Amino acid sequence: MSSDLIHGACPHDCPDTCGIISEVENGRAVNFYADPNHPVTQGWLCAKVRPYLERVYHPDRLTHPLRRVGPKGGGQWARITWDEAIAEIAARWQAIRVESGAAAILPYSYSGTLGLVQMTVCNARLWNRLGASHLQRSICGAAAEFAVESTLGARHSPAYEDVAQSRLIILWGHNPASTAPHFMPALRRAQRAGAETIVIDPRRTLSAHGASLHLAPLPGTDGALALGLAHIIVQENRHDEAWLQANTVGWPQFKARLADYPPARVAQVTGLAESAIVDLARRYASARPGLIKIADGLNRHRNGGQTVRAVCALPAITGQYGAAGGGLAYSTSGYLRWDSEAVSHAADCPPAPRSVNMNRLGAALLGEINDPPIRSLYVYGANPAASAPNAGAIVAGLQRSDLFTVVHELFMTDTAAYADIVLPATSQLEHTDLHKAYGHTYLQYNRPAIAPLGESKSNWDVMRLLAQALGLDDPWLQQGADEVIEEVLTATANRLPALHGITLARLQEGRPLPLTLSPAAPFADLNFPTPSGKVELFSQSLADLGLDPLPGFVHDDDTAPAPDGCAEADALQLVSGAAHHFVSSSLANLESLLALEKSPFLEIHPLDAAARQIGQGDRVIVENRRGRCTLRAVVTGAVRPGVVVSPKGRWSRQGDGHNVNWTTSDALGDMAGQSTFHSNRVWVRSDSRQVPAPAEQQSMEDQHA
Ligand SMILES: Nc1nc2c(c(=O)[nH]1)N[C@H]1C(S)=C(S)[C@@H](COP(=O)(O)OP(=O)(O)OC[C@H]3O[C@@H](n4cnc5c(=O)[nH]c(N)nc54)[C@H](O)[C@@H]3O)O[C@H]1N2
Ligand SMILES: Nc1nc2c(c(=O)[nH]1)N[C@H]1C(S)=C(S)[C@@H](COP(=O)(O)OP(=O)(O)OC[C@H]3O[C@@H](n4cnc5c(=O)[nH]c(N)nc54)[C@H](O)[C@@H]3O)O[C@H]1N2
Ligand code: SF4
Ligand SMILES: [Mo]
Repeated sequence: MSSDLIHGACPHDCPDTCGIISEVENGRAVNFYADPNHPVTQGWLCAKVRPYLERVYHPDRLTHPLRRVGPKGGGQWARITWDEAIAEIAARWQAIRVESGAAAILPYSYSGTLGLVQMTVCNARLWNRLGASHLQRSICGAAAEFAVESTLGARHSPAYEDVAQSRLIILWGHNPASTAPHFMPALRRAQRAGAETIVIDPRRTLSAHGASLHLAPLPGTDGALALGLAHIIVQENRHDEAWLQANTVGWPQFKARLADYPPARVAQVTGLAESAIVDLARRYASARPGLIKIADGLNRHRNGGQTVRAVCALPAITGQYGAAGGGLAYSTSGYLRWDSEAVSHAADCPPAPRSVNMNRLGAALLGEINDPPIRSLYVYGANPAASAPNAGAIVAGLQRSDLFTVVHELFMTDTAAYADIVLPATSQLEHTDLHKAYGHTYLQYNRPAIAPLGESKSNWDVMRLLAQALGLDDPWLQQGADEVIEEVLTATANRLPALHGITLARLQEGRPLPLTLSPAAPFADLNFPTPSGKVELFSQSLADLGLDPLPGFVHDDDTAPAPDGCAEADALQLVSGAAHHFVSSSLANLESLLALEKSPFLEIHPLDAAARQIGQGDRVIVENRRGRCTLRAVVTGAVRPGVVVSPKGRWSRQGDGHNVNWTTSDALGDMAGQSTFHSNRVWVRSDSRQVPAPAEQQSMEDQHA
């Protein structure tokens, strides 16, 4: 029997955007593995995506449209045809347009897939043309992106393998062993060649294994730490005055501010020893080149934007931007920005009537957004009831009887469960797309390997049907996926030399194609695309927005008061970062991955556990005034006292109806409407009952696949 090998891209929210190969026999994918020739993927996939065919052919896949019968969230559905589903959605939306205006329709999407067609174009064209409310997509890294761009002008980042040139690597609030796995072999090679690794994280993460130093500051205090390091570096005259004068704006003002951050104060704020802070400053200033690698976990705090600004100042203080192996590693997204007009056709559309912050979804549905209120919600590529903050408010909003909710999904998620109409979505093996990456600079075409399962349709194909049914006849709402790619690629290539030689036809051959970067190392020409052309320690653009123009630190914790019967002094800070075996809530319904990740848990320090009479494996209630969830206690020294950790991604409907996001805050951060998941005060108590399932300590080594 002959089989076909179909090349594609991993679509999940991960910087690595791996090259994947599906082996297809008689229309069925029988094998799935990494592209051995992809320079970043290098022939291996992470533990979570390796069993991907389990997802593609899962018996729970939605295979036809459903209409709710019975109460919202009641789990009773009737099968309907696509014609019926599209006609009903169009009729409801037409009525809403006439009665309230299309602003009453809110699309909600995020990172189920990162493709150009199924995400980027789907987020723009239909909604713009319809005049629907715009969604401010700030759940992930909005503040960090804004902070990096306002400081350096663009998100440019070295290739993973260039870490070989670093002598010191600081993983600052970033856990690549779980969240950017293909960075790790490069890091290990650098370590074997003598480079030192330092991890700064309130949790001893998988990435901290093999590091020479792990520092665990209190969450949300890293801005003070960064300013304290700068203080010491300058005081000990280890800074690069000439570089600062030549390449930065605002150095004198910033230097003056550093006086406020002596080690004693920084030790008190961060909960670190003064000697450890001084030691870190000396190591960073002397082991050159030194690379600071961050991602978005660090910015998910109320002061996250300023934290990232302060961290970005350190490579400037030491004159290391532009040096191979030095500077900042954050994201490669800035090397390729798709032509926005080709993506959106905004010039042919009415202006967006208003913008709704996705982090305020619950509040928006419950009346914060008015005039007109949100009357219809269309969710695709996202699972807000599980993954967005303050889930209790979201679920309450989804239960509004006058809200018409459509969810386009592969599975009956926590969000889909509250829909009026559920539409079945294709998996990555069933649709066409083009992927850029945020951790590297290869483009990968994704050719469909198999036909759509059941009656499932891709995001774009559903939007084409909706456009037609709504009488929107613009040709750019009806293009095939390849036509969309061709249009956006051509328009972008016309102005972007990095796309030199990259065509749809070449991409369709299946190999990853690299962008052409000049200079190859970020900012090697010391040309920073800021308004001043320099590193902006002082940013006039921030000042114009009424923000602090200099990197700074403001102590800004979650202010939620203690629930009844709980003492203020017993509050713990709950950090809920990435789970090793899921991507947000995606993949968190796969049996093989659930077996590895085990039941939902809370890591708590032995001192905090003892103070609450919590034993290993106890069932604990984690709560605040926003909500609560029940978790299994893992008593471990891997978290610092005062901090508890429970990874994101769990499906509420697989447990007691709640997950960690029933406790998280929907307050916005200091920049760009950022989510603040980790600025979260909770109270933890034993539920006295023991968990029946195996309750042995889950060591992080076990998780290391
Ligand atoms: N396996 C897996 N991979 C993923 C994801 C996933 O869910 N699972 N999610 C993807 C997505 S959407 C994203 S945005 C990226 C995120 O990638 P990362 O930012 O690397 O991941 P996070 O786990 O969100 O956060 C990293 C670390 O920040 C720490 N942290 C939290 N608050 C603070 C603080 O105040 N100070 C310091 N120093 N550290 C702090 C957390 O303890 C955590 O270990 O990962 C992507 N990759
Ligand atoms: N507590 C806590 N919560 C967090 C975070 C945290 O650090 N802590 N991190 C936040 C971050 S960084 C992010 S990025 C968000 C992510 O939040 P979301 O973007 O909501 O991500 P997921 O929860 O993975 O939901 C994605 C859904 O898209 C579906 N999907 C996949 N492909 C397709 C497709 O082609 N079409 C359609 N229609 N659906 C598809 C998947 O089945 C999945 O159910 O989560 C945030 N949530
Ligand atoms: S999730 Fe990341 S590491 Fe895993 S296969 Fe996808 S791109 Fe690669
Ligand atoms: Mo994210």
